[in-house]
Amino acid sequence: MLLPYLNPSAPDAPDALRIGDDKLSREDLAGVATAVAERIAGARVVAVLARPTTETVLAVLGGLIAGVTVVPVPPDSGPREIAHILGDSGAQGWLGAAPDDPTLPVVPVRRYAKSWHRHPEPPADSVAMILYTSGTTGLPKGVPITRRAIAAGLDALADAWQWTGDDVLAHGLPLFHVHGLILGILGPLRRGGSVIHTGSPTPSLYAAAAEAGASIFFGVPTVWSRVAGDTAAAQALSSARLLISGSAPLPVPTFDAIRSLTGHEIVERYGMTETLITVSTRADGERRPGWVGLPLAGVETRLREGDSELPHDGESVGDLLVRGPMVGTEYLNRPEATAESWIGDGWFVTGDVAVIDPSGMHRIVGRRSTDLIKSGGFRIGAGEIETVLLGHDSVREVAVIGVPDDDLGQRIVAYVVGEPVEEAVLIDLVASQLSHHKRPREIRYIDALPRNAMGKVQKKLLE
Ligand code: MCA
Ligand code: AMP
Repeated sequence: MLLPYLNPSAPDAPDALRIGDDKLSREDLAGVATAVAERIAGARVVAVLARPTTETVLAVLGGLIAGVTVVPVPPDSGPREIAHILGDSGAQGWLGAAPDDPTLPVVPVRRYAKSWHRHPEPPADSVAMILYTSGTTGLPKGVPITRRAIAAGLDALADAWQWTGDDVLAHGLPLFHVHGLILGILGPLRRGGSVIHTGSPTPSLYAAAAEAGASIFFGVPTVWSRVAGDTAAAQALSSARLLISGSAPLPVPTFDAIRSLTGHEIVERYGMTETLITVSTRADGERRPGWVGLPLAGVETRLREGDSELPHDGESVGDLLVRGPMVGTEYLNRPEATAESWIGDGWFVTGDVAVIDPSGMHRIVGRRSTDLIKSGGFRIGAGEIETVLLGHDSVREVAVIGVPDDDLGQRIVAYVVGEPVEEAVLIDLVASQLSHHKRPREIRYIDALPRNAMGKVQKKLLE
């Protein structure tokens, strides 16, 4: 079986990949992706417009086989974001689908061309993908992710979740993040099992996947709270082996509701684009609501306050640092941002504030900065939205924050100082330049932004 890197010894599986009604066997995936690899051989970096389609998966696998770095691009990205991602990553063309009026050459993914040529395995420290992720200010930063990091991250999760080739994973998450793409597509292929991508992560589609035999389900907390709100769908998930949540804090009431409806205690895991998944509860271990689990195999964690190390006593709250074989090493083209977050010896400062108990269980208390918002599991930088809103003539000052939301965890609210215009005008302005999930849900006008004596905006006073 020719899916090098993703478990060459796995037996063929007729339904290795199912996305909506489209299916590919493991053998077809290997054959078509190898033909894709041949078409891009010699390139360095290609962009993939990462819609939830088999074409996206074939493009990513083609890049992996050829040793060409793939840059998954959110399909609803605005022109500003696309221009930034292409320029910063040095992408030489689009592989598969492309946006309207592409500025780079487009190489099609041909579904029916196959090759059985065996390509040599590229070096383990070569960059498999560059994923773009929001910071507190400025445009998203590129995170280069090596083949070694992906392999180590997936294998450590397999150990924690007893994840094997017998599992059928189901989810409906986007294919341009660690969660949906690396864990949710490369994970099952590396284990030698199958994946059902439901197109979108709705309770009824998850229930249908359970009926089709899925054994593991992935969701962000918003997905799990929507499942908890649909009794029939939740009950259909009782047949699963594991329900797994990540990308944002899982509220305890959601954990409890899913337990009473499905009999399952959700496995929670914690990670970042920069680090992949580093901490998780285990299939064979305690699942404590509100806590994200133990370091994965090979991972070390620390808590710091300033220069002091804090004890793992279940009470001390400090900045969480991680290191391990799945943790990245830099932001692309951003030496200063890299130096701020990677402080030497492989240690990465996550920006999250946490507690660790004596048994090694971690609880994520929150983020150090109010300027990184998590809405529906998407990471969104307040600064990026503020920059777009300040581009409107009527806006004099603006502060964007995430306010608590039962469905989304946080929802984006923009506080604006200026001449009031219709809410939709400003929301649509953001949607025209940035991905749709970065749209504010609400615009609130105020006379002045709260500032401290130094003139710095006090966002904590805005909620
Ligand atoms: C949204 N809508 C709006 C606005 N925002 N309408 C007007 N104004 C707005 N401001 C519209 C939407 O377009 C949609 O319309 C409808 O409202 C519902 O939107 P929403 O509530 O956002 O729900 P949704 O579209 O169903 O999205 C919820 C979701 C989504 C499916 C949970 O947030 C999602 O896919 N999240 C996954 C994020 C993820 O995978 N993160 C992983 C990164 P219409 O219905 O007409 O379209 S984290 C990671 O990778 C790390 C390593 C990790 O730890 O996992
Ligand atoms: P991203 O790079 O989009 O994956 O966002 C990473 C951030 O998501 C982390 O720094 C955390 O703030 C948050 N996060 C991910 N998983 C969890 C979790 N299980 N509990 C709490 N926060 C989480």
